[in-house]
Amino acid sequence: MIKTVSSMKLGIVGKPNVGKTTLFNALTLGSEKTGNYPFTTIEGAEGIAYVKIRCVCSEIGVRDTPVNSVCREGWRFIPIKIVDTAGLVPDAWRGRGLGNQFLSKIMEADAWIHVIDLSGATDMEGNVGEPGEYDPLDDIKFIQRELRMWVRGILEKNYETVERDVKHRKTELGEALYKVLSGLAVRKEAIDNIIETLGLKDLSKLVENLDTFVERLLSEAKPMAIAGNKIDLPHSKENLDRLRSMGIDVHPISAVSEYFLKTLDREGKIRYIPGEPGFDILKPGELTGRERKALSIIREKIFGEWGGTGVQNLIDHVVLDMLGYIAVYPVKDINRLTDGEGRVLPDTYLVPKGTTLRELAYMIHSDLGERIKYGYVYGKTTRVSPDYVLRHRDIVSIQVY
Ligand SMILES: Nc1nc2c(ncn2[C@@H]2O[C@H](COP(=O)(O)OP(=O)(O)OP(=O)(O)O)[C@@H](O)[C@H]2O)c(=O)[nH]1
Ligand SMILES: [Mg+2]
Repeated sequence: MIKTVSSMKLGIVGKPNVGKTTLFNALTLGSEKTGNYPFTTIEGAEGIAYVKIRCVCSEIGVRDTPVNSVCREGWRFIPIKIVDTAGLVPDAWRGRGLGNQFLSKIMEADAWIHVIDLSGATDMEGNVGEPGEYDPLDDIKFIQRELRMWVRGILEKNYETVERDVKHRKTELGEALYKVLSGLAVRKEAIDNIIETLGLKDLSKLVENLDTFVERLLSEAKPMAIAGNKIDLPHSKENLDRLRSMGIDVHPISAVSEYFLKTLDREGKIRYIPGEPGFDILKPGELTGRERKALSIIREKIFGEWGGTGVQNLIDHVVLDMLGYIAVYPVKDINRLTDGEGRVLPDTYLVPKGTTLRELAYMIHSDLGERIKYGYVYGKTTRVSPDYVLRHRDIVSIQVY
């Protein structure tokens, strides 16, 4: 199953008040409401974030005219969907708090970003304390439990349907589970794999191993990155070291800094390319005293001590490393690198590693997929077959019958 650029979706989850919406706004440059109290977000929102790759334009030495993505100073930004949610509190799966309304919504996501307050300044319910007062490890444990309990609940609620299918309709167990788990956007093969590795031959074995099944299902179907937010606050570094020493992969970020930098960049006051370890002040005279002060704190604390805000790297890591996507540039004319209207390197597609040229052709248009004869890859002197496996940053043209 191939996801096109526009259908890939990441979901932001976490307890209240950790900075989920601030991260969402930083990624989308949106203006969803944030606040230093729990349950600021009630509705949730969907927006467009960008994956950043080194664009091929600068290496080839062409000026590109991007259409489906954005190119800035040799970096290509490719759009994906991102969803913000209300904070989850313990027992959200039972309907506590607001978060459970969103659980079904975020289950559609391809991967999750779990935001924690790395400084440990918020309790489990999102109430504000002092940095160092709470342990972010508790956040990680609790969210994983909530998500597992939610999936378990779906299975328990649908137990009779599965039983009826398996016993009376002679449906295969994987198929029956796939039907009731469709809201999770999980692949049938993933379910079959887990059934096979756990040796779940029948329903009674599944019931015995329900927790393990759910755990495997989630780790297989929903890769989760942990974003340790609020690194500008004290105690973040020691918490990060501790979590990492326990083998937990945490990505330190400062969502508020990224949002601030991107906003000033958009206003033309500074030049900031997301993910870069610095910024330039373009219009010092237009900065307010408050802005100047915040910039100097960010320069010293975020760039000086952490090397960056971590936000763009987090998104790139989730999509390119965890989900294993690569970016390719389909063009019509492989010599001029243009589409039918003469635009240079117009589109960038995110495709899973292992995607073939034929599969890409189908993604662009089913007709193109059916009619593909062979293709050209920029830099290769000979044609490639439709079974050619695409590589990251390939520029390709598809030739049809
Ligand atoms: N120091 C610091 N504060 C931050 C950072 N990111 C967000 N905050 C603050 O944390 C508080 C909560 O931010 P929100 O983005 O509303 O948090 P949320 O997780 O969406 O909260 P709910 O919607 O209530 O679940 C706000 O006061 C933000 O300004 C950060 O990187 N550093
Ligand atoms: Mg929020």
